[in-house]
Amino acid sequence: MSERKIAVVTGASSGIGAAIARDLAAHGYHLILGARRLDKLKEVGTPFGADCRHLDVTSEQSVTEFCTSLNTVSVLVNNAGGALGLDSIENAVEEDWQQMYDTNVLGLMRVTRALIPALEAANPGHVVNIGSIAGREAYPGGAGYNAAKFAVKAITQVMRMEWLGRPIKVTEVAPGMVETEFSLVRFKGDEERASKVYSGLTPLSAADVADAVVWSVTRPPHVNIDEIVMKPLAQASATMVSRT
Ligand code: NDP
Ligand code: 8X3
Repeated sequence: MSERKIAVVTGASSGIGAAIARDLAAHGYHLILGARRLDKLKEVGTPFGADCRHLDVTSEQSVTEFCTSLNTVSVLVNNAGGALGLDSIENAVEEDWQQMYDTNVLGLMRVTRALIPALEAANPGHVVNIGSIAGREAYPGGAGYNAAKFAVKAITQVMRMEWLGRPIKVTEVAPGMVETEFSLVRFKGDEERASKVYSGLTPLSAADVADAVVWSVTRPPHVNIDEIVMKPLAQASATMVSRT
């Protein structure tokens, strides 16, 4: 068994989750990484000796298997998630909404619920939920994703309240525009549409978000960072950006 503190990152096969995993490893943590694409996950985690495990956060059985033998966990980053579509409510695709809720909301609940004893055993444990500015302000076409990320904000607040007096810290990191596979997934593989999201401005990088996560989990034991909202300089809100 490793002497190092253990950190679990869901959705670590790309983007923000991969960057968080690399940064936590550089800060001395032993990483347990989960995602559905095990090949991509191993490309991320093998260089720093991570334990890469298949995980589908929408499946209770997968979550149970993933959490097997995790008895002490210092950091859990609930990162797995994303958006599907940018459709108006009248054109809403029910399966997209179900998938977004199942991943961003129920998935976060499933993994957290399974690991509460291990987080408490770490004394202190720390849960970092990756929210979004989409959980702070709604925008046209965003309703399904907005609802899911507003839920992440609410759940984070309830964790703080329910665990008060127990040794589990809780943080939400809520970024604006970050260039990852996010838009490619949202637009279902349409590369041209995805790249337009980031054209003419400098978005946040996944490493920028990882920096905030690592800062929040490396504060002194008595300090809890409740939330961090971060956006590129060129973005004032979900719908207001400055492009050259
Ligand atoms: P990516 O699409 O690059 O990464 C999403 C990650 O989630 C992948 O590793 C994917 O792995 C994983 N994932 C998706 N579904 C599941 C599932 N059912 N079970 C396990 N893992 C899953 O996007 P980002 O890195 O940008 O997104 C990471 C988080 O950041 C998400 O919660 C997103 O909502 C949030 N966010 C993103 C922003 C952005 O602009 N990019 C801004 C604000 C928040 P795999 O497919 O291998 O399972
Ligand atoms: C991603 C940010 O503004 O595209 O969570 O919803 S946004």
